[in-house]
Amino acid sequence: MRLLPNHLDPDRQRLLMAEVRRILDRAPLYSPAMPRSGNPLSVRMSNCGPLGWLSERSGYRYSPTHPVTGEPWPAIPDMVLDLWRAATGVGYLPEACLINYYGPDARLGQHRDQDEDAPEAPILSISLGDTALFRLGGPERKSPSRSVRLSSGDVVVLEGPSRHWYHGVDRILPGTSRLLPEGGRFNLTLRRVTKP
Ligand code: MD3
Ligand code: FE
Repeated sequence: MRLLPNHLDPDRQRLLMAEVRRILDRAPLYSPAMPRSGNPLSVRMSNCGPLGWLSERSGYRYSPTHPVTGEPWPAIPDMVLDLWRAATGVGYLPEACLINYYGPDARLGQHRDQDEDAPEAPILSISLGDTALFRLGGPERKSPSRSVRLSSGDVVVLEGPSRHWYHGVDRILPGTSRLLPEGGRFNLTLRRVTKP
């Protein structure tokens, strides 16, 4: 993975958060269900872009509409698309922008992103708010892993082999950022879903 520490300065972080709030007014955060058990994930989610990533009792899928409101997802903000072009250098755009919100006790178990038909396309991640203790593993669940701190304004490009590696969020460090009045952390994950 290619970590771009502090890629967004505080002014750009505030601008981006204003865009995220506008999106969430139209496509509210909701609690997704885990496949099989149906238990709620601790991370709350929404999306923007033509396709949104959903976790449901029946499994994972991409959908053009919000699972609660039934409305199409809002567009991905231009500033985010500009960031994608600049940071990835690829000639196609992302189709999905997953918005994850972590409260102080939320976490995300180790997993691989493998629901896309564009396995060669990079993934871009933008962190806003409290610092996350992110865990990057390797190609197999038992591969050695390392802990990486992702703080507000950090951007990560997942490309090459690391695109397919195990990863997760061990925990959030409350009170490490003043960007969000409510505390916690937002992460935007941009993905190409269909073959470019
Ligand atoms: C490393 N989200 O939504 S983004 C996810 O911070 C997800 O919310 C995390 O993993 C979050 O699927 C991590 C950074 C990220 C995204 C994709 C990766 C790291 C990755 C793919 C491979 C390896
Ligand atoms: Fe992931």
